[in-house]
Amino acid sequence: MATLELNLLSNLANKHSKPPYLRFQYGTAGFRTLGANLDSVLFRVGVLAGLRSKKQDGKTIGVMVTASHNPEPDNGVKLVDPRGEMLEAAWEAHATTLSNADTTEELLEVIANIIQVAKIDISKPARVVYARDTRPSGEALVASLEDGLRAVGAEARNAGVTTTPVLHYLVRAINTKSTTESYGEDSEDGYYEKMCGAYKKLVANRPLPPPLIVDCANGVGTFAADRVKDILGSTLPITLVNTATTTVGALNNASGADFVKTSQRLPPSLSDTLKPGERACSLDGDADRLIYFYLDESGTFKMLDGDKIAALVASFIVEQVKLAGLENKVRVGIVQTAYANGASTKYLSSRLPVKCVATGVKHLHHAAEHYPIGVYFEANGHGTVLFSPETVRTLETHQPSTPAQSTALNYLINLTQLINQTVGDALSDMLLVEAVLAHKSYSAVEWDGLYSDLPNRLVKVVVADRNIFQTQDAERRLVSPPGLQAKIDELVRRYDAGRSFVRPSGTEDVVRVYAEAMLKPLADELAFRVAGLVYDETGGDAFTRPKEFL
Ligand code: 16G
Ligand code: MG
Repeated sequence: MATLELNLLSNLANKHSKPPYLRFQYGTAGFRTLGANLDSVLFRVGVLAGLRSKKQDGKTIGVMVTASHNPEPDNGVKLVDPRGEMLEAAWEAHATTLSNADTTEELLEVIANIIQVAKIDISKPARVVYARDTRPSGEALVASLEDGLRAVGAEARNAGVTTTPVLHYLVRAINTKSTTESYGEDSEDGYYEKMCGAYKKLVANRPLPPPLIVDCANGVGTFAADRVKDILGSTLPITLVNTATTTVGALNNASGADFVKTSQRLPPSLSDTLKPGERACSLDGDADRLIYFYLDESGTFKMLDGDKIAALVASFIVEQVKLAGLENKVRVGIVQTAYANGASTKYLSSRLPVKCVATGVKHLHHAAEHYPIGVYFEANGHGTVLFSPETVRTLETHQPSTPAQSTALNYLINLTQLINQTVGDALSDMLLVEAVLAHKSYSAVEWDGLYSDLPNRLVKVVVADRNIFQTQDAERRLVSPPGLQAKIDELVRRYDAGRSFVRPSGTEDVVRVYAEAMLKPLADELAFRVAGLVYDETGGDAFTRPKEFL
């Protein structure tokens, strides 16, 4: 550890000691728990980010302090790799080990071990860019992170209070600055100008759309949406709601994409304002998820989730690829998870290759990279479109032979500029949807008409140990506990268009049960019956079982 200042490191580590009774885990979306418990974790993540940067030859690593859609007292932190992608899986284990070292001595040993195992040249420079969302606990946690960065001698850049996708963008922009692969100006302004500039080109000559209502979940997305609103002006009239970023307790409360998706209803603050037929959308607490919705003629709530976004966007891209004369050169593929509504999978797979992968952005992202154009969305609103480097070259060099081909080619090129290809961004996805709606002259109702969702139900079962639940086939089947899958299969067979699966959550100590069926009461019944099976399997009985489980 030649160039690490061990005295400085241990002095600072002593300031951020780990509470002995806590265990941490770097899960699907990094560390996530009560903000009040995260001081030592943030310090150590600072150290780890520095080491990761050294390992990557001094390339800039990102650190985002957020707990996304979770309640305001929660907080969390995740690392971003040099191309703006999620941290490499092998390092997730280092993060977990580092966070659980009980004493400073143990921490130093773990650090020495990581340096050895990961073959890190400690004399390399370390560079880190970090940001946080609007959570009240964020400021103190960033201070702990900064101590960790200082302890490892990292050159640090504070990107302030911003969204998760902006941080991902910045990492890629910084690392590609002044190279042939430049991803754009490494500033928030640079990002919004790039995205909104592409949007303006995409909708030039289209009629102005009716106003769009954006629910900002009272979070950091408020600032991002406000920027987009300012830049676009009358090109896209936007009304922002749920923008109380400084009101204690407001974040994600009865608002935001997760509220809308899980409760399948309007944010209450919109119940008097949204008129039938008007479209609205919700961002989550760190603005990387997007869900649209509207009220039909009878005032019934209708949701346009990640699956509907994938269907809309993929159809448009396929159409433009054909119109550009690139059908034989550029293939489009879709990536979903088991939570994708069966009707969406049916709609998409009759048109395109569709792959199902395990839950979590990184799994979808990696699978989408295998397609020339990979469209990936989780039903909960996470997602984006990836254009492979070869596809980008093809678009740049293709010689269109007709004006129609040239127009379609330009649309595709502008899409590569509009879409955040490091990670899904609610704002970029929103502009993507708006651009497609403008081209198709679709209202929310027409978009919704692409296919009809199968009624579905998501239920959670609190269990003592979720690790006994193990899955295969992209989480669609259980291999453990033994015998349970056969019982589920037996139940599902009795329901028209029935489908159900059980998986352990990657973020909470619960097991999730998803079910769909031809009619809503039947989807509910199937979900509650499967939940009953899961509950019994974990030692529950008829007396303690939640009353809705059957
Ligand atoms: C995290 C994931 C999200 C996934 C969700 C599943 C990221 C950035 N976020 O929020 O993709 O859908 O976890 O949660 O990867 P669960 O495992 O608790 O069901
Ligand atoms: Mg989020």
